[in-house]
Amino acid sequence: MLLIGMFDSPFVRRVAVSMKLLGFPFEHANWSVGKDHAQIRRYSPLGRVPTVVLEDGEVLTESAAILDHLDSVVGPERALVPANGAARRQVLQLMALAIGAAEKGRDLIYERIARPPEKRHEPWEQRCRGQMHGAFAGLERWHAQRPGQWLMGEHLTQADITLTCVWACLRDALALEDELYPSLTALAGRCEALPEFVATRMPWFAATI
Ligand SMILES: N[C@@H](CCC(=O)N[C@@H](CS)C(=O)NCC(=O)O)C(=O)O
Repeated sequence: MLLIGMFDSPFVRRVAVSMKLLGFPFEHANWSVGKDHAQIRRYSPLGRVPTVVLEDGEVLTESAAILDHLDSVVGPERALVPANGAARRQVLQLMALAIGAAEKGRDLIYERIARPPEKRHEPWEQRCRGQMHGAFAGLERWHAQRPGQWLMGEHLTQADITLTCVWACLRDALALEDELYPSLTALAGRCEALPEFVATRMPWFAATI
């Protein structure tokens, strides 16, 4: 498999970490959505990362769709999202909050990188910031009730992976303070110590556009 996109994107990194955890070998095309956009569009008509090229040449784009494929290949026993019931519903909700924070944070970053200062609209940025922090605060409340555990208790799930990738990116890119979310910071620290996270960590936030 070929994974296209840089690991400073939480959407790309959560796919890379999941592939490593589940034992999928892959090549990594470390292409930027800025300078390598034309090359990315040869694979993804949308020009977005992550994009994955499967062994038979089929192309998948959108991290949720790629993760769903990985889970379906390994089967319900090893899948990173539980197969059914309350556990599945809760993991999907936690992922939705984390990925929602990522989208709002990404929009804030793009406001700074892609838009000329005179065209920036502060009320919109404030709204995005408020939504991003709202999602993090919801996750903090959830995990504060489970100290020393993963988000879903004893087993690491896609919710932990997604949240950690999102937190690592936005913490650096938007200078978020660890003290705001002590429980999430502890959880992310536990994940970042795992070899799959170490292998995909960006030493700095590289602007990708
Ligand atoms: N919903 C998408 C979001 C992916 C995304 O926003 N990727 C960014 C990089 S962090 C990107 O490709 N940006 C370029 C663009 O959209 O033009 C997913 O989960 O895969």
